[in-house]
Amino acid sequence: MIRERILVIGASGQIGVELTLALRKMYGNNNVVASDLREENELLKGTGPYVSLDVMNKEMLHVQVIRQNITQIYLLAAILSATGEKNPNLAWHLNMQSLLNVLDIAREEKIYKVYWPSSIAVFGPTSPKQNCPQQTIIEPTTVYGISKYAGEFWCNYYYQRYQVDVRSLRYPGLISYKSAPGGGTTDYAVEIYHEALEEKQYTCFLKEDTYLPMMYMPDAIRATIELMEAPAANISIRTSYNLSSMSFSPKEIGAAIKNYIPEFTMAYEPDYRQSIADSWPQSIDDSVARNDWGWKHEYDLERMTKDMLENLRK
Ligand code: NAD
Ligand code: AKB
Repeated sequence: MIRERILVIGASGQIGVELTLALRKMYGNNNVVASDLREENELLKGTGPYVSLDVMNKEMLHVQVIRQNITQIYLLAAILSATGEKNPNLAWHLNMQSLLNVLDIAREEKIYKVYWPSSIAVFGPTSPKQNCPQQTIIEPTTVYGISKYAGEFWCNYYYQRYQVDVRSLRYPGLISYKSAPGGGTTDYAVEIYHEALEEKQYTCFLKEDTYLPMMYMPDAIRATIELMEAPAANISIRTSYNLSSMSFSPKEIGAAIKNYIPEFTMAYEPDYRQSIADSWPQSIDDSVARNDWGWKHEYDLERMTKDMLENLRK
């Protein structure tokens, strides 16, 4: 049996913190090496090994993979949609080169498995708005979406040509209380909980009726681990799987919060992120993931809101 040694790149980010902690629980603290360009997140401190690493430095990455006897890589470093529109060149460069560096090293070192997330941002205004299917018209309008779409085909290419077992999910907007989001269009759905508790008021940068696909972090972490644990024979999609649990608008999440904080009020000041949100589907059909490896979500808006508020109050 292979003794897994896992490298998480971008471990101090919104997903990285929770995924690293979950992987450490499964594989043992010392077998999961967290790495990031920025300093180690407070929640990771003392829970396992941490190395400071720039994924763009391929040589340094290669040295770490060999030195740490890495067998699996989770690549989470990226620039997200809203920040990407402010600096398109940087977003393209980081999002593409980080993936190519990891895929090349995985091929050379016979890394057993690679995980790389895509996003609902691959879809564009010409994709179906409701129940957007796995295979459909894909014409993204953000540099982030373009980089994710190109990345999906690089994953497929390395799998077909070099047999690198790389797996991927198109995450919706992710909502979490442990670590802050990193510059996406869906970040409002995290900010709103903090502001509701602290200020009893939130001014949203999207219009009240903007529906977007969303997911609570525990579901996203479980989906990631279930995909990575699934037998290779069950994985029919080598670009990236659609993944879904709920869709809601700012007005609906506001109403869900009001059930717990009756004095909570909202205002709306849409900015440049509105056009990004408008280009994405409102809901996603993830039946292929459900059929292939048994994906099932657990959290809806109501259950997530209760859990978010309880945990943030602590
Ligand atoms: P994040 O911005 O919170 O975290 C990314 C981490 O990568 C940061 O800690 C950052 O310091 C690190 N990083 C940046 N450049 C680096 C470099 N050169 N070398 C090493 N580390 C570097 O992002 P996240 O929300 O955790 O997203 C992780 C992945 O999931 C990304 O690929 C993102 O596109 C994808 N995704 C996220 C969401 C979401 O809602 N959070 C939704 C869809 C897809
Ligand atoms: C973003 O808003 O950029 C991310 C995503 C959906 O990929 N949360």
